[in-house]
Amino acid sequence: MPTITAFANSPDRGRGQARDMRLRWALEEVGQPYDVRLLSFDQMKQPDHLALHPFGQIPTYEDGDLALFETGAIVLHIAEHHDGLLPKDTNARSRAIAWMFAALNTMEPPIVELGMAMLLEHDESWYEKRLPILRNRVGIRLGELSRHLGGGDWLDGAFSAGDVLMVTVLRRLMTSRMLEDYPTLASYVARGEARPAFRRAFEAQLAVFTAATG
Ligand code: GTB
Repeated sequence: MPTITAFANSPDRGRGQARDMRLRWALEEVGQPYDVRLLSFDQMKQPDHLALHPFGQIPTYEDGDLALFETGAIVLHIAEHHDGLLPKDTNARSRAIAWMFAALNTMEPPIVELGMAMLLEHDESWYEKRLPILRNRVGIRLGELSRHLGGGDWLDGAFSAGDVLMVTVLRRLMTSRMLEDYPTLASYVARGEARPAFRRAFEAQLAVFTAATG
């Protein structure tokens, strides 16, 4: 049974925005049970954890003699070793992997930049000038993604690991409420969140937060 790591007390207050959610969801989709080792911020920076994750972050994934970090690599590993998250057809499989990269390399950077600014920079004198610039950068990508999705349910035909990553990346826009201007994407995220595997993953991470805070 694989073991993943997650925040003992997630700063997202159980909203399922920390990256362990991506692994939980992928594992639930393929029906693979897993253990979770919860870590405090202090424990994440100790040698035991740094041996697993050179940057002292969550999540990690251990299974037998394999230890992995980076959510993209871990979700790909899960998808490659179980049915259900990558198409069998070689070209469709490569396209699904391209969408995994698109989620993490093209969509997530401006979304994280916006989130970090809203969280950490709101008292700065230049914040009001910077915010629209950051929102505009995200908006360009959301418009492009929305156009691609059009009337489709998922990014490239059947649901895939690309959708696991894309939906979880888009969920990080909750605080900014930017998805409200993109109904196609809001429906796409809602479709992902309605999947039973997502619900199980969400409840599991919420239970950790509830137990930690009483
Ligand atoms: N590229 C790595 C990956 O994809 O696995 C990035 C991993 C990462 O950023 N992990 C974060 C972490 O460990 C937790 S998920 N941070 C602690 C540190 O760097 O010391 C990021 C995250 C944190 C909090 C919220 N939130 O509060 O809403 C959302 C997402």
